[in-house]
Amino acid sequence: MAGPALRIFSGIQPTGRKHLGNHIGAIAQYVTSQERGEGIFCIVDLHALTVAYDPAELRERLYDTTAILLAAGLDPARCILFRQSDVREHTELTWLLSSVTELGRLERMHQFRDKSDAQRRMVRAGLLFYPVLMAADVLAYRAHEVPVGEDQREHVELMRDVADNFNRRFAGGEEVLVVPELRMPEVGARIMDLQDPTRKMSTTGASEQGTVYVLDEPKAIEKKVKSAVTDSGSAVRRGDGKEGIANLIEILAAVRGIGPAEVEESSASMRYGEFKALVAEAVVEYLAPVRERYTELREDERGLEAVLGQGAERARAIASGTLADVRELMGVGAPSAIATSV
Ligand code: AQP
Repeated sequence: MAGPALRIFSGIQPTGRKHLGNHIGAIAQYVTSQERGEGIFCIVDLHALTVAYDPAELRERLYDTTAILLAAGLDPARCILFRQSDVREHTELTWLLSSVTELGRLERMHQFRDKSDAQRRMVRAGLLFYPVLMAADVLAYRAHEVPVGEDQREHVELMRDVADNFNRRFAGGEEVLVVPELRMPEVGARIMDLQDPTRKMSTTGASEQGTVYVLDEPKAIEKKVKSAVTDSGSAVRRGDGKEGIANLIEILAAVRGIGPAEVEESSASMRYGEFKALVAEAVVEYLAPVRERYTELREDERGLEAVLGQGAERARAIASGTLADVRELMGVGAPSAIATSV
């Protein structure tokens, strides 16, 4: 059966402490996806097992993340929102796709190299398989587009190759698994740490003071933005050695929905102090509605479970069809002609 004209899929980790980079790079794109096609969004609790974690905390953070996504504007009536581990097709497809995934490629992935360096005491095998699970997440839905930030480019390239390898090896070149397109926001695909603008704002690798969290109080946001590291110049312009100010220009452009050049033009007469105050105010305003709605949504864990449960049912209905095709083509399980006649 033909799917929708445009199916959009993305996954997000249940870290709970989502930051401004996650919001601008990914969550804001999820919200607008609902207007553009069929959006399917997954909270990837199985991916979270690839680093050290606490089981009870994982459940709490999963609810936090669900509430943040709903507060940001995901509407279960207009998209599918679910928990990855509720749809077992993801793990089965991961194993099946491992047969068309080259080990060396996984070992060379940036995220594997960075995170395995950080985990020196025990590098989990799951960390190596992280990108295959991510490929399975997307390919199970035959999604056309994957909205993510810039840091996920390599993962999307891998999943495209995995789909292509599968189609050539098992489907005679027919696009049984849709080769998805990367979709990054034009502005804000890589928001940088406010204290070290040469590194991306990140949940694990960045400084607390340089990371604005979606749920930060307005005062905390103001303090972080106003103490952002800049350079010794005074012109609000992008350029060599001006990574800090360029990051603030990018942030203001993203939250206002305009281009960085427009920000430069309208702020040309400002000093850094005045500009930082303007950015702080805009970020506070941008995140305030999410923070306000979050508290009420987070309290109702049964309500969150109901949303995730309904989402999983709808997700499973799509993913099971893909798995049936993949199993059949790979020669796994009973052939469908016999299975349906007994
Ligand atoms: N700094 C960023 N700028 C723009 N987009 C970003 N994303 C992450 N950092 C930035 C995008 O956010 C989405 C969700 O990410 P995730 O929660 O699944 O975890 P992640 O990609 O590993 O990003 P984090 O939060 O920064 O965690 P760590 O520290 O583990 O790297 C993704 O689409 C991502 O591109």
